Amino acid sequence: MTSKILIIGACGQIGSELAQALRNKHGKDNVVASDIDSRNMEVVQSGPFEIVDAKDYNSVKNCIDKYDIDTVYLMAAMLSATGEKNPMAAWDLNMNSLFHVLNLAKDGVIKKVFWPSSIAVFGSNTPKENTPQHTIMEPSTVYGITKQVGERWCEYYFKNYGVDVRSIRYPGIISWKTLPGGGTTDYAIDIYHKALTEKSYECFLSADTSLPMMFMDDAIKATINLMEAPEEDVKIRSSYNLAAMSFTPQDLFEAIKKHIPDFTITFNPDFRQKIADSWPKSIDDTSARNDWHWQHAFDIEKMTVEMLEKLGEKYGVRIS
Ligand code: VAH
Repeated sequence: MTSKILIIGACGQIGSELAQALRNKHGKDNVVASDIDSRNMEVVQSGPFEIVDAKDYNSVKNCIDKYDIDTVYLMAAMLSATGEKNPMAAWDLNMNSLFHVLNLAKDGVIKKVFWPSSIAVFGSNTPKENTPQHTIMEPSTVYGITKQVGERWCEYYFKNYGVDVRSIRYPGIISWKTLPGGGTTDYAIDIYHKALTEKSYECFLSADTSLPMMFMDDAIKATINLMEAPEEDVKIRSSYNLAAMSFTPQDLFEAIKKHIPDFTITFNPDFRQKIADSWPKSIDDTSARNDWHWQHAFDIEKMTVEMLEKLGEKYGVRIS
């Protein structure tokens, strides 16, 4: 039977691309996109769209009832940098939205849930290289705390109520379709825009800050692969480590400079440096590769060509 899918937070960075991928896969009328506002016209005009406040139980349930939804992708969240400026707002959005969806699944209103976690669940005491699936987790950001607690609740609802909730600890995600949205890893998006429009970039992290990263196409592939995996193959119900590559701002600058030779960069670390320093440098995602056959496709070179080509078209700039 075809799933009836609701994406909450469908106008955001991952949500907007998930909407397109799921509509291509399941048919546009089987994928309802929703957000707190209708700012992404491509999402709004490419299939059913509703204004849904993820913090409001009735707003979520009314949309689920209206379209007879059976699967929810809860992509609404306040990210790390923004969350540090609005701690209680971040807790409210990130946690209450999750409880609404988990309780709707527990009550049998929906059958399946995807909820994104993040490498932000790890902290300064976590082993930084090849961070294991199971290890010390002492997040120092509000965002990371919400993701760590959210993982505990996901596993609790699976174990105690049989809720089929699945989750991925996303690394920094790089994409070209939406502008950066308050993440610490978003320098890796902004740098491409500035390379094409200004040929120079002032980076808010230091040159040697290595972070786990992933191109959006790989993140969307992993999300759909996990949600389509047989239930018995999903052995981790907190959240799966997921990785593709790790790089520093210097690495990314050099990858871009191969295509834009006169591109220059300066480094002026701000409050986000402390956030980045608390996160791993690389991730061990063996469990995802073993349990549901995860394989990434994009490395820094392949991602850079895709980003510069797509953004080059947007800005009318041809790259070598
Ligand atoms: C952020 N892009 O920077 C998000 C992500 C691992 C980082 O969760 O907050």
